Amino acid sequence: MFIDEAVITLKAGDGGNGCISFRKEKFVPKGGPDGGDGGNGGSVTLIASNDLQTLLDFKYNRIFKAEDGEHGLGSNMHGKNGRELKIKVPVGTQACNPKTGALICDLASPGASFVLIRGGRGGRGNTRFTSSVRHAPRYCELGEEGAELEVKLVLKLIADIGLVGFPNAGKSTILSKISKATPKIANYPFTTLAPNLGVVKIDYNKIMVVADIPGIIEGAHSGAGLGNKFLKHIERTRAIVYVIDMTGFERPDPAEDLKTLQKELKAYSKKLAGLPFIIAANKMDIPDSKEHYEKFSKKIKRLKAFKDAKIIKISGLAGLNLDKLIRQMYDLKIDSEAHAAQAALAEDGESALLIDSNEAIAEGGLGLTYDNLNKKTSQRKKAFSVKVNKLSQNEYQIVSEQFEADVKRINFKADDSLYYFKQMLKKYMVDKALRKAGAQNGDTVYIRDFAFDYQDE
Ligand SMILES: Nc1nc2c(ncn2[C@@H]2O[C@H](COP(=O)(O)OP(=O)(O)OP(=O)(O)O)[C@@H](O)[C@H]2O)c(=O)[nH]1
Ligand SMILES: [Mg+2]
Repeated sequence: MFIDEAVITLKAGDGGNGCISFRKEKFVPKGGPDGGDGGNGGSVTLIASNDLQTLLDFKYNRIFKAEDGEHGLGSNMHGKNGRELKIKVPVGTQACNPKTGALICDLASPGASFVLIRGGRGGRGNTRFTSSVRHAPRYCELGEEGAELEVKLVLKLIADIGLVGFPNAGKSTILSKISKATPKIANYPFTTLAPNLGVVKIDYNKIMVVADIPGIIEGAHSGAGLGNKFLKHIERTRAIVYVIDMTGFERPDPAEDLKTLQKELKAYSKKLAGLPFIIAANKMDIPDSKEHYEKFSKKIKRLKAFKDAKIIKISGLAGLNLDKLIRQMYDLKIDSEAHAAQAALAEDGESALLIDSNEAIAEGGLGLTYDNLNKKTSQRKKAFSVKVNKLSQNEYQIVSEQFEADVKRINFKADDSLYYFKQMLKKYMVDKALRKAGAQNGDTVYIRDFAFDYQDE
């Protein structure tokens, strides 16, 4: 079975906790603090590799977790950072949001990689909390939890050239003759259910990758036959060979077939229909084909979309003109590379956006979820703002993404935690916001599942 979609869950490593410790030295009654920081949790990265051809592995193995950071120790020993988890995916894999389908990254070349989630920050040890007034802080931070993310992986094959045609046109036969691929060939429609790739060698030192794509029929773009499930694979080819059956046995009008195929591609994507192409008039070993070919070539010369099209008469089965076909396909590949470079230029805006989202993680910090990371800078800044909701006469609720995340890192078991908590209230100006909202001493304030008494100081 060919698996080309999978939904997986990723979890970045948790940060290790900071440590509370004091130096123990002979003759020094009160050694200073020496608690080390916790290590950062490992990130989760996707990396495109030629070792994999399908997403089959992800069908059985769906949960991936990076290593946690180790806790800090005394003597200023920092915990080790958790190892980054690099998940290999086949070249041509895209990751997207499973709910909205929004693209997160597109790993189109070998070695391309993308950091999907960063590990949680390690908590700071007590050494880092000394100040002019606190020489011996009995406080440390907890490590931040690593973010979790569900992504949908979609494999879109990348080939130099795609063989596109109606079922039974002879696409798989051609691929089997021009490459070492061994696709199933049979005289019934939809023999090919998943695209096959073959490497075609020319002149010993040149190669091209050719995809034999399942048959397309009228209405494919809206789901007929194998529908758009496979049209999306053609989307990744750089050029097209339309394979048209000339016998007239199954389909009486080859020119009509060509028009329909192009119409289907166009309905699916304009870009696809605009790719460079040639036409292979197939099954020319059958005597009837000659007559159909004459009519076909005359008809399509009158069509604007095909009047300058290159047509080559072949027989996949009998091996007629396949050498010529390969040469023309190679020329087509060269043409298409220029075409692809131009298209990439036009699409530059899109790729810049992807780079930006990766930078956002680096700069914005840590444990960012995908939703977070997709926010624009202005929105990210908003995450630092604090909102106070009045729940009842004596109850208030604080809503602030960043503040909530920081409160989670407070180690309330530590003796001095209250002091640092108050510092944090000041830093985020939560005290001010509460005062403004009318909070009185003794009122209850909630932050998620945590509550404390308000004291105006
Ligand atoms: N006479 C003749 N028959 C051919 C030729 N090429 C393919 N066939 C026959 O046509 C039938 C279909 O061939 P396939 O190569 O499986 O066709 P396909 O386009 O891959 O079909 P799907 O996978 O169903 O889309 C088989 O019975 C082949 O033997 C040819 O050049 N001449
Ligand atoms: Mg086939």
